[in-house]
Order: sequence, then C-alpha cells, then structure tokens
Amino acid sequence: MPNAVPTTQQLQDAYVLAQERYAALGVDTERALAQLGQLSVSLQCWQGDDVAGFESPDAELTGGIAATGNYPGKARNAAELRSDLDQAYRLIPGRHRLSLHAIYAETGATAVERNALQPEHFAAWVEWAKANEHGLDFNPTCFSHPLSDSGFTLASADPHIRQFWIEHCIASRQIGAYFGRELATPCVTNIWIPDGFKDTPVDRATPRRLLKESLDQIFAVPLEPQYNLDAVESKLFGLGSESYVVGSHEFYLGYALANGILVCLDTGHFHPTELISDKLSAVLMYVNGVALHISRGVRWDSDHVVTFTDELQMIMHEVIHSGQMERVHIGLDFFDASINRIAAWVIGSRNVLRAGLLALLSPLDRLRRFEADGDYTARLALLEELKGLPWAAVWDQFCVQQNVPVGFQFLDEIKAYEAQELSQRV
Ligand code: RNT
Ligand code: ZN
Repeated sequence: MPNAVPTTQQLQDAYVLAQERYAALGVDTERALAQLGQLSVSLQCWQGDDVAGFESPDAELTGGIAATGNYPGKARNAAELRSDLDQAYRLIPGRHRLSLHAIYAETGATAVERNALQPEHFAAWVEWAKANEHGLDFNPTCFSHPLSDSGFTLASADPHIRQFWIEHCIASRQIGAYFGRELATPCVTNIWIPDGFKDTPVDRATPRRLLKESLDQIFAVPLEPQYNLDAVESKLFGLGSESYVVGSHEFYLGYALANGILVCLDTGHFHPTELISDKLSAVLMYVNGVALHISRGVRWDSDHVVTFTDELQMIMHEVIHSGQMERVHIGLDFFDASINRIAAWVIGSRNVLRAGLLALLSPLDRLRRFEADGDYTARLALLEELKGLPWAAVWDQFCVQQNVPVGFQFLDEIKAYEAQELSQRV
C-alpha cells in the first residue's frame, strides 16, 4: 500500500503556521532554510557494499570493524554503487559529497597494488562527481589486506610493512589533491589505521613512535590546502584491539596540533558517555579543522545508522553555532548490512540535516541572554519547548523546495528501486 501523501496545500498551510510560531520567537524560517541549503554532508561510499570495495569479489573485511547482516542487493561494482548513490542523493535534500576509500579504485583488468594507485584509477568517480556536483573526500584503506594481517600497518615493527602503508598513504594524498583540483573543492583525506593489541602490551610507546615517524614521512610533501586537507582519525578500541590502540585520541590530537592538520572525530570512537558535542568547541580553538564521522555506537563501536538522538542534535548545534562551519567537515561513517543500504544512507543523512535545521531554528540570542543572566530555569524551559515546536513543517518545506520526497514517501521510491534493481542482484 503506498504511503498517504499530504497535499501541496496542506504542506504550505503547515509551513505558514510554523513560520509564524518561529517569527514570534524572532526566528526567520526562510533564513534557516537558505542556510540549511548550504550544508553539505559527505556520504560514506562503503555503506553501499558493506566495506567490500572492488579489489576482489571475495574481499574479507578486516581491521577490527564489521558490517553485520545479509540484506540482499549490495552493490557489486562501481556502476551499481554509483547507481545506488544516485538513488540515495535523489532522496536527500541539498547538494552532498561522497567519501571514497582506496579499495573503490577502478583498475580495469589489471590488479594495482595500493601503494601504486594513481589518480587515473579514480577518473570515473571524478567524472561522475563533476556531472552530479558532488565534492569528493578520500581515505587510504589500511585494512582488508595481507599486509595488515598482523594487526599493524603504519606502526608495524616490520619496516617493509610500514613502508608499504606509507607509500599507500602518500599515493592517497595525491589522489585527494587530484579530487580537489578537478572538483574545485578541497578533499578531506582521512587516515585511519587499525593498529593495536588485543591484550595488554608492555611497550605502549614504541608503536606510537613508529606511527609518528610514518606520519611524518607521509606528510613530508606539503599539498595545497585548497585541494587537499589531511585528517587523522583516532579510536578507543576495535575488535581484536581491545586493550591498546596506537592511534588514540591524545596521540592524534597532539599530532594534528603539532602539524597543522585536521583531527577526525568519529562519534563511535570514545567511551560511551564521552560526547563529541562537547569536544568540538575545545578542539576548534586549537586545530586547523575537524572532520566528523557521524555514526552511532551501540554498546561497542557498532556503526549503526545515525538516528535523531540528543547527541546528534547537540553535535549539529555545536557545528552550526560554532560560527566556524568552514572548518568543520561533516561526514558519515556507518555500515549496516541488515537493512536496505540506500535507506541507510537516506535515513542517516536526512537525520543529520534535520538536526541541522533544528539548530538553525534555535532562538539563540534569547537562549544566550538567559544563560548570561543566570536564568537557567528559563533556558531549560525554552529548550524543552523548542523540541515541540512545528519544525517538522519547516523540514517538509525544505524537502519541497529541494525537490525530494516529503516524509516517509522516500521509502516508496526505495522500495520501487529495490524491486527493479536490487532484487536482480543475486
Ligand atoms: C573504523 C573507522 C573508519 C572506518 C572507515 C571504513 O573504526 O571508523 O573510519 O569506519 O574508514
Ligand atoms: Zn570513522
């Protein structure tokens, strides 16, 4: 049964009422809609195929991360992945980016080792990005490879292993700069490595020294920041690295500060009660910029689809009201293989944007005044009232303006695409 669809008139009436409610608080909904239209989210290509990539049809995901579930219809090649992404972007209001991993290279009939990857292996992605106005971000893939089987890459005690991954990361930065040049928007090239120990190490310092030396070599060649922005991503623990992760938060925060690069904060990479929303204003005071991997950890770093949580709302409040949006690069990082993968992208992205809208609709001056006056009662009362204001009518208006389905209707399109396209993949 198709979902009930509100009429254009109903949507318009609801929006006008919402506009009046917000105007009464001094909030201009038209301005919020215009600002929301500028917000760009980098979708993670790897949600489309459970982080498999195109190197080999039976690639095994390693590195202490896992996509669980076996929902049918995952993309098996670049053409399918791009088609699925096109379908997702058609349902997400605004213009958004794509984050690629090195394993999504298209090398034709010849296998190319990761340390030999060249911009040309991503030419089809660039062509597609140009045609669809997507900026591109990039990630070296330092996992799912025989040379990462020891559990160590850039921090390996074996100089040959280290060298291979150093070369891969250097190649990746060049690919990032190529994206930035071709698309006239800087590419965030983000390094994450799985290196760590399952059990308590006796020497925590040596792997960190090795990682620092590897990074120094990787970043030795400066690249134009208008083309490429380097980021490093920390983690607390992974599957098989429960006791020690070389690239911890303190390690990379220090490295990013000392070297003028970006720090990547993944919402699933901290202690469960530790919040990214509280870190943003602190790190933005010192680092050149922040890349966000918005995810949702459930018990462990489980990479669940982003839902409309309190923390997501607080993150977007911080991002938007930091006044430094140009230094915050919003990206997603989840990979759920138990549901329709296009729906996963759409639900997660739409939630980030909805949380962005909620922040843009906040009567900030008034709230700040309450805070400055020490009137915490009024601050709490108004914050709670805002949750019940008709912001969803403003969101619907955004979807109408941006020509994407309103509300739950987006699922009808996904189901139709599943019937026509995904169900053919066996
Ligand atoms: C892993 C990191 C990393 C990956 C992707 C696939 O814990 O979050 O960002 O999820 O690179
Ligand atoms: Zn991540």
